[in-house]
Amino acid sequence: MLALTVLLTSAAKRVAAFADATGRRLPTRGATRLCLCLLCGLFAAAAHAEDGYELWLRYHPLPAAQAEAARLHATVLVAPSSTPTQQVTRQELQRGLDGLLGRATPSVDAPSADGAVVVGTPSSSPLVARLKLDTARLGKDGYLIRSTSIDGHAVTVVAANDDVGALYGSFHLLRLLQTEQPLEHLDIREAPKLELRVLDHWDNLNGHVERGYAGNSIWDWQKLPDWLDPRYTDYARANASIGINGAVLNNVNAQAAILTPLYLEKVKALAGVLRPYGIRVYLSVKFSAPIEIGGLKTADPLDPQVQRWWHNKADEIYRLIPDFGGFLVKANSEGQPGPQDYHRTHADGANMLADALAPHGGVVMWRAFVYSQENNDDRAKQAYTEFKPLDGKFRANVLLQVKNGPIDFQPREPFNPLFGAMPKTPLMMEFQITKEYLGFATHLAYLGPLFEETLSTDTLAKGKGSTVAKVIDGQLDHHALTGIAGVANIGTDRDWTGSDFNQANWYAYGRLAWNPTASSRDIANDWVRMTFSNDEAFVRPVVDMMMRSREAVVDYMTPLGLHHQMGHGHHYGPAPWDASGPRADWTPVYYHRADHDGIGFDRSSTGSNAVAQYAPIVAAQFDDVSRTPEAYLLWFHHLPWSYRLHSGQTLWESLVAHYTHGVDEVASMRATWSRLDGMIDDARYRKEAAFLGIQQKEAQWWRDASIAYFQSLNGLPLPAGYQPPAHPLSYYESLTFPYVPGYQ
Ligand code: GCV
Repeated sequence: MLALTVLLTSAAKRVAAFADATGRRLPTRGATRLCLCLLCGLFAAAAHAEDGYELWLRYHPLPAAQAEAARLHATVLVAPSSTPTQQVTRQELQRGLDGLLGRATPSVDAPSADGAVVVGTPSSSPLVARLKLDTARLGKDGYLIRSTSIDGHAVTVVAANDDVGALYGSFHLLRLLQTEQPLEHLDIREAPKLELRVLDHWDNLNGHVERGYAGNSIWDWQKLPDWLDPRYTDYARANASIGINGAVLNNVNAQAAILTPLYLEKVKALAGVLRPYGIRVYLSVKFSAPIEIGGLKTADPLDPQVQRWWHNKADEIYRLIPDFGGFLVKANSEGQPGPQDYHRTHADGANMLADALAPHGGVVMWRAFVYSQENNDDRAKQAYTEFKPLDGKFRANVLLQVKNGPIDFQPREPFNPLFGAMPKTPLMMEFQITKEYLGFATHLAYLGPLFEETLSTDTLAKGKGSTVAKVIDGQLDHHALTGIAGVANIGTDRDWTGSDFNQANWYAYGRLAWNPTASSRDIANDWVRMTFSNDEAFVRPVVDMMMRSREAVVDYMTPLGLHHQMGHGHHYGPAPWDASGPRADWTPVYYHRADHDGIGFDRSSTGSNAVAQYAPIVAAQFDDVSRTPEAYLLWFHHLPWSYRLHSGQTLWESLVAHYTHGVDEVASMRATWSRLDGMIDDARYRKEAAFLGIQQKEAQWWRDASIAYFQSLNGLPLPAGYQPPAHPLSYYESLTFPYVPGYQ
């Protein structure tokens, strides 16, 4: 209290003196009141601050000792502000430094003492130019952060070739501060390994987000272009801070209306907000748009009128948005129209759009997620069957966007066999950040390990070391055009992603998009420090818990290579018994193939032979049940319940053990979290505690329902020591969920 009074009195005196100096009269009593109001405002803001809105960009004051040390390296800021990107860079640094260091950091033209932060490019900053730093191989987006000196004064320089690189470097410098890293002897050199680092929003024009669990779409189409919600700017800041440079604004199940003048004006307004942050906008387009909004009778890609329509549409878009990124297309998949409606190939369709965009420098991201109910072949094989023969047939500005696994963003899938199989085509990774299959908003499932697992897998396509990361970053097959996409988990919820922990998945995606060989543990470590606390006693257990969380979900939902076992349509909860329509390849029974004798999908050479789509050594491994990693066992093999695993357990025993272990892991995560009570703000602590409670309940439900169902088929007793399901199978089968978010 005494400290507060002293602080208040001294602040009031300063305010009064300042008023005096500027020719205004403000007695000390008035100034005290003013300060009190400001202080109350600050406290009120602080009370509201911890609702997750700030994401990982929390610039709260560092502890005194760290702040004091850091202040020596940020005495003043020397940063240009002529262009919009330079302006937002300077604003961000100002905001970050002021907040973290607990005092205003003056902006000056040149350092006159030690400790300046100098930011810029050789053309925006004469000081940076004078340093003649080696920025040659940094490209447009890369940057250097270096401790050096200018005119005898020690400085920290953030240098790049382009404004956007300086922006990325500035966020990196702030991250060093936020995570309490030493600021001496810095020599950091960063350049992204992938060119297009994109978020795909599955947002419909009515505000609904397909597979969205964090509220509605953040794009307020109704009020655009006139009202620019400040959220758009914070969205751009968050993305720029992790290097994301593209946003597909609308759902791949696209509405043609997005291409009408009414909506293009709105898209233009959003592009204007995102542009200073280095983010280009892209649109998902509906292949039948020439018919739906163009008045044509066909959308045949070889029809000259159709081609002209798309050319004109591209011209119209680029007149409004000169840096427009391009189109994302879902065609001939799950009911979407496409070139095959006219007996043309996917390449014909993609190339027609690519030709329309090429004069403007735009790209087509054509999705490989295709499968058809008319095709009786294993769904897991269909994308490869369709696209492999088209390798080399796409225009230079087409990327094929391939989901990480051959089915659909399951908790675990082997890598998609297209990676490594289409050397003449740039393949773009598609990950799902929103947790459609991993517990929606509430389950803690840190996806960093899932992303890392896929990226680091060796396809063996060109010998050892042909990792998926090297396929998509262009190293393996020498592609200059490279990219990655993540299906966003963002919505209007105050915390953006439906839970604080889901923010980590957005963050990890961005960091891995920048560097696909980064470690998901290191990324989690940074995220926890920036989002919650630098206290080791908090960081260590939370990072550990995050790193185990995805495996826990695999265990309680779909262990040992099982997949697609969720409820029909809405995808909420377990439904392994479901054999209902409208199509077999949307039902769990299609995937587990369980009966009295065994379980699993035989994709070996004696089954669907999906294994043959992999490089020979990988194929041979997956084909041989004794060499198939147990994590993929039932993905590739149909086995008797009595099959013995390497552990000596039977398949049934192991399955029950995995389901149970998954639930135990959640209980252990919950116990860990409960020990951390009091170490972070109450609001976020309590929300995540409640969500872990939901997760435990639902993990138990997954385990019990799955065991009850499989037991009803095999008639086997539970292994000794395992609890029976809480309810009979009929109870689980009777549950219905008419209002699940993210669906319809
Ligand atoms: C956007 C899955 C999802 C669909 C999604 C589709 C896709 O099938 O359930 O909601 O549609 O994938 O990726 O196109």
